[in-house]
Amino acid sequence: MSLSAFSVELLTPPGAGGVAVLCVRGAGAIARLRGLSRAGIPGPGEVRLAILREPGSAPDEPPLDEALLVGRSQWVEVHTHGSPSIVSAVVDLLTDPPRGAESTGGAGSTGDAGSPGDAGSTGGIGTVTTPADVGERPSLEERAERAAATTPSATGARVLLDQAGGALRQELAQLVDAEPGERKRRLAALASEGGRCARLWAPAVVAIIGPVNAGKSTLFNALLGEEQATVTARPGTTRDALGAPAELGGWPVILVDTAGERDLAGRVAQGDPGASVEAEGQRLARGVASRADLVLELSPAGSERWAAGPWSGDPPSGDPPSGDPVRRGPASRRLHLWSRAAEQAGPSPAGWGSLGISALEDPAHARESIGDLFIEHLGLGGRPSWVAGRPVPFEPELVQRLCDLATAETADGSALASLLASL
Ligand SMILES: Nc1nc2c(ncn2[C@@H]2O[C@H](COP(=O)(O)OP(=O)(O)OP(=O)(O)O)[C@@H](O)[C@H]2O)c(=O)[nH]1
Ligand SMILES: [Mg+2]
Repeated sequence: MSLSAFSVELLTPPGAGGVAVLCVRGAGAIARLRGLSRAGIPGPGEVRLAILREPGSAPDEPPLDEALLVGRSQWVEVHTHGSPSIVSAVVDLLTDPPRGAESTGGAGSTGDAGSPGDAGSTGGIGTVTTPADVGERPSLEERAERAAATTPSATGARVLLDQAGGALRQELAQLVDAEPGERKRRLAALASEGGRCARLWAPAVVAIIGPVNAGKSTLFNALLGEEQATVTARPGTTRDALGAPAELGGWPVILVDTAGERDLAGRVAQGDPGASVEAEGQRLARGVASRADLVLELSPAGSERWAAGPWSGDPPSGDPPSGDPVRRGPASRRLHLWSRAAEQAGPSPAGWGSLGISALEDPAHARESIGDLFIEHLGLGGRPSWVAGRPVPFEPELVQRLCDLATAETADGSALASLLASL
């Protein structure tokens, strides 16, 4: 199979959801992505916010989508909004000539996105799977097996392999004949578990923002467990958004370090080129934060509390409507933390308060407390676990349908039976 012809893959299970993650690899697809975003392609470990526009569209035409591009060593992840029509349109534009057509394509430079040519060594990657393929859709078990091959966490892969082995189908078949009250209760439990586990295969994006020198890059390195971001005592060190896969509270996440905030208006007005670059980094940081699932807002302990002003991605206040197990929408949660707490309150975490951290003095404490806060703020209920054979719906659309069946006033076994037959 020619990878230049098959170079876009939907990593998240097909169906409507808050976010859909596409894996784009191969010189041709990456060149097309560059054309859609009209911005650079992020290098490995970099994150960029891109407005995706159809080639040839006028600047005042509404864009296709706003997406986060995450550079990997051999491909680029594109985090789009999860509506099937957006995903399908983006995939079509990235896979011109049309999906499924075998071609020797591959024109275009690979730029700084790694070497897509190397992707040939990674067997199995490169199948185009989108909601538009529903007509000839593989079975539930086949879809689970496919999703397991690319899921970013070992626990997620185990859960998906259980569904590939029939765990979910078996549970649904049992529920068709269950007593109505019991059926409703177990359908609600399934939907709730599906909503929670979605974070295993579509990791949350967690952005670290705050004023310059708040210790954002120090915290980023502490959460990663390795030094990837430059740290200096000079304010304005970080000027780009730097993303990396990490784990918080046992859940896979994409962590993003950003440029710090400070007032640059005077220096920009005087034509200081360094200030203009930094201001661009700040703009990028706000864009990343507006698309993140959780924003960690840092203020150095002892300073005034810093808070980002309203940004375009601010959701309406409050939680998603109850009964909606699939969390949708950008930047739904912010968490304020006091950083560099040891400088203010001494070396023992006991004196730092529940939201105090000192990533330099006690990185393990920062990892643990932010892991707990992540679980709490995303409503995940605890660390992810694997229980052999446990049924879990893994596609947002299916989770929603099970939720609808569970809340329907007359939970009808025949509705579930026909849903089961369509899987
Ligand atoms: N004592 C102490 N110093 C810290 C801590 N975190 C960061 N620092 C120091 O604060 C300075 C700035 O740290 P950075 O992590 O680069 O801060 P930043 O928020 O990324 O800064 P910008 O990239 O400029 O926005 C460095 O000298 C760090 O060593 C901490 O927990 N304790
Ligand atoms: Mg920094």
